[in-house]
Formats: sequence, structure tokens, C-alpha cells
Amino acid sequence: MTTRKRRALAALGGVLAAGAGLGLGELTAALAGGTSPVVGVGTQLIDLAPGAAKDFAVKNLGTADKPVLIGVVLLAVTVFAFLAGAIGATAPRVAVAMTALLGLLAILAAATGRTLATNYFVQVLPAIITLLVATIGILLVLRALSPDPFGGGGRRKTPAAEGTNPAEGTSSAEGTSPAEGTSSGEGASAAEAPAGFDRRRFLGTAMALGVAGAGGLGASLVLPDGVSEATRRGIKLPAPGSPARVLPAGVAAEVPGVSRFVTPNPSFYRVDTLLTVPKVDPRTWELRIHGLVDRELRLTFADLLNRRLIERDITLTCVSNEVGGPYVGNARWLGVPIAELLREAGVRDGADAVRSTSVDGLTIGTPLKALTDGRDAIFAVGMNGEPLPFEHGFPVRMVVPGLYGYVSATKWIVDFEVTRFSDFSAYWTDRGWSVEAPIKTSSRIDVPKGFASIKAGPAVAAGVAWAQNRGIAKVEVQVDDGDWQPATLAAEDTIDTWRQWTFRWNATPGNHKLTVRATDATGQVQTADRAAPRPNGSSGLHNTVVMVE
Ligand SMILES: Nc1nc2c(c(=O)[nH]1)N[C@H]1C(S)=C(S)[C@@H](COP(=O)(O)O)O[C@H]1N2
Ligand SMILES: [Mo]
Repeated sequence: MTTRKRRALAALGGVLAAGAGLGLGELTAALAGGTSPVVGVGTQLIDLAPGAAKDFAVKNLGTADKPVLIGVVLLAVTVFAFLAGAIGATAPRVAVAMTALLGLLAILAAATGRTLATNYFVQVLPAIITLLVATIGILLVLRALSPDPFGGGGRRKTPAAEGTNPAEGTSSAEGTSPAEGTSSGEGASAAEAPAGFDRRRFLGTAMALGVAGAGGLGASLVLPDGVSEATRRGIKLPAPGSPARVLPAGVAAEVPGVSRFVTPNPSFYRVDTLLTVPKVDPRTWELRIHGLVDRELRLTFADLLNRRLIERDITLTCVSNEVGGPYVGNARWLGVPIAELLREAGVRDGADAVRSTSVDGLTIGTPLKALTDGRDAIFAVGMNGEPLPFEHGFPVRMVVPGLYGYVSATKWIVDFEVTRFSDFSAYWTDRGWSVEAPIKTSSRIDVPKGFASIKAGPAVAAGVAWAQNRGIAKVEVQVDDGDWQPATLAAEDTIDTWRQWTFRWNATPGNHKLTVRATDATGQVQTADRAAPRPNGSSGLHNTVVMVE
């Protein structure tokens, strides 16, 4: 067999060996828990990525950032394993080392990644399986290609085959490779021997690895992970002790194209750092409230449901939202007032912050004041009349009116520690975002869409404005460089919800620019100063250009 052919087969074998390692590693993760090798490495990439890269992903990939990242990890592994195998055709030790390195990286990612897994061994077990299977796999592949891969037989080839094949230009250097030192003495005597390729053995090995890889991956995908959607749907939420206000008539600007006043769950924006959505079992879920408190509290999901629940309409906003952007949504939340639990726990003097942690180990820091100053900060169990969707933090998340999500809205929460800001730093603040981040007064034009063409004559623009925990008092629109003119405000639901507005104007032919600005109920006018989302939220005025015919 030519070196070229052996290289191709070895490369294929390298990919199959890595695939088998990943497949059985993923299967182990699905069966025993622990960190999935692919997700573990991907999550580390997210955590290590420079802020700018992350901002780019949030902005340009949106929710697709997660499948894209998993795809990138799989592609990188495939390319690396392909190279490892190809190199292995002539330098088997390098191939084994490279393959083992893949496993080691997965172990490293699992061992150092964010996690709350209490059993450290279980956490790294899937990656250990990946390492063992992939390494044994590549050894089997090399054995099938040559009965004695490390003894020198692995690189036996007839001088004729080597010399005449132009595609093997690089092979001239191979004999001098330090990895093959032992083989050089045997080269000549073995030259006329066949390469030792055992076709049946190779096919058998390749098939076994392929089945392990595809089977393991397939099974890990179909195995139920965590609790099922049926279980979630089956949860009956109690009626609130304090219902949300009945939506006042006229909260919605009746203009086609304006955001719905209540954002339906399936279209509610989603921002988090997770590659796979946790499916936490509410039967075993527990929230620990501790730290600078007189009494530590431990609450089960049933404990929460048995308490007095309040229902509130609250608009959530992401700090990453650009001016005019989509990362804002309004929902009807059901939950337990955080202030009541803090009172029961008894907050000690000196505390000024809460560090909350999600099931995957992500931390969020929230000012204690925002949880105790009378606003409706809750541990939410319901969203728009159903248990929280998995994507939005099932079974329990925090919702705090007036603060950006990254400093308040911990999804899949499991730990709540009363502490001091000076004693910790949270996930996002470690990455250059502000420690405290109240939501900036903002407004957005929903219709007309940018560069829409409309007919000359009476026209209407409409959109939303928000200044949670303060309320919107006024919205104004400017046509081109004209005066600021008042828009008509839709009815206010609460100061914690966005408010819709409409603006009627007389459109004259030509291109026109509409600009919007809001004033909150404290009298603060939305600033025209442009700021990027980092470090504490975008600012500037949203405008849109329309073509009037
Ligand atoms: N566990 C966890 N909670 C989280 C996040 C996260 O990455 N992990 N992201 C936060 C951010 S940045 C925002 S804006 C909100 C978004 O909530 P949503 O996805 O339900 O809209 O969740 C917050 N809670
Ligand atoms: Mo966010």
C-alpha cells in the first residue's frame, strides 16, 4: 500500500477514533450526568472568549450563537483528529499524543468549568471516557494499518512506491523524524515486505469505532436529559394571592406592526451563556438562602408554591440591547417576593449585595437595595400563565424590575447569598460590565420599519418606550430636524412595563427621518448621547428613515 493511501486511511481512522471517544463520552454524560465533552469545551470557549467576541456573537448570531459554537467545536475536533490520523500513518506516537490531547482538553474543560456538580469525579467522567476510547481507538486503527506500528513496521513501504509517488513529497523528511528513531535501522530489511495492512481488521476497527461514535451521539441525543416537557407542563401553578392588575383598556397602540404588549413566551428574547438548556427537576430543586443572614433558609419548589405568590407585569431588558434592538420583552410573572424571604432570613448589617448562582455555576450580583426597596423583585415560577419555559429559567428565576438582566434575572437559580459587593465579583462584571446597572430610559420605533415606503398624506408611527421602576411620562417624535412633537401615549400598565406610543403626522413626498425620545416619570429625558452596550447599556436615540411617495 502506498503511504498516501495509508495516510488517508489513518486520517479516516483518526476521525473515527475521536468520534467514538466523543460518542461514548456524550453517552456517559447523558447516562451518569457530568459535563458533556462537547458542551464543556464549548462553554469554556464562551467563558474565555474576549468580551468583544461575545458581544459580536450576541449581536450577529443572536440565538444561533449556540449551535454555531457547537458546530465550530465539532469541526475543530474533526480537523484535528484528521490531521492526527494522517500524521499517524508515519508518526504513530504523534497521532496517539494528539488524540490523547483532545481527551485531556475535554477533561481540563470539565474540571475547571463552571459547575455546581457536587461529585467531582462524575463531572469529569465523560471526558475521561472520551480520552480512553479515542486513544484506544487510534491505537487500534494504527494496529490495523500495520501489525507493529511502533516497532517500525508502521512505516514500512517499498522504496519504489515511495519514490515514484509525487504526492509523497513530504515523506523524504519522515525518516529523520525523531518520533521514528527506532525504525530507521529496520527500514532497509523490511523494504520488500508488504506494509502489513490487514484490510479486514481495519474495516472491523473502523466500523466498531463508527458504531460507537454514531451510536453514542445518537443515544445521548434521544435519551431524556433531566425533566421532560410533559412534567413541566403538568405543574399546576397556584392562583396568585396578589394578582396582576387587569390590563387597562388601551395599553396597546392599535397599529399593525407594533410589538404585542405581552410578549408571547416562544418569541421572548433569550440571552444566556449556556449551550444546552438545563432541565432541572423541580422535585429535587432547592434554593439556599444564606450568607450575611441570621437564619439560613432552604426552600424546595413546593415550599415556594405554598407561599403567597404575587403576579406582576414586568418588562425585561438585556444590557446588550442596541438602540432600536430586540432584546426587550414584557411578560406576566408569578413568584414569591424576595423581600419577604430576606425578612425571614434576617439580613445582617453591612450586607449590600446578593450573589446568586444558577445550576450551571454562573453568578450574578444584585444590589440588596433593589430587592428590599419595595419594588416587586421576585423568585419567579410562572411566565405568562405557565411554568417558566426551560429556556427562561425553569423551575425558578429572579426577576427584578428596573435592572438589566445580567445583574438581576438569574435563571435556573439554586443559590442566593447575601454578601457585600467588595467580597465577590460576578460572571459578567469579570468581563468588563458594570457592577450596578439600572435600565436606561429608552424608546424604539416599531413602525414604520426602516426604509419602508409609505404613501404621502396622513401617516402613523408607533413603538414602545421603557424606564422600568420609574415609568414613562412622555414620548416625543422629531421629523427630520423639526421640533420635538408629543406622541400619544397608550395607557400605562405599571411603571415596570414598557409603554406603547403612536404618532400621527402628515407625510410629504421624499425621504424623511423619524427620531423618538422618551422622558421617564422622574422627568429625566432620554439622552441623545450615543453609547455602546458595554459597560452598562446602550444609549442614544432610535431613528428610522421612511420613503414617502
Ligand atoms: N443562569 C443564567 N441566568 C441569566 C443569564 C445567564 O447567562 N445565565 N443571562 C442573563 C441576562 S444577560 C439576561 S438579559 C436575562 C435574559 O433572560 P431571558 O433569556 O429569559 O430573556 O437573563 C439573565 N439571567
Ligand atoms: Mo442581558
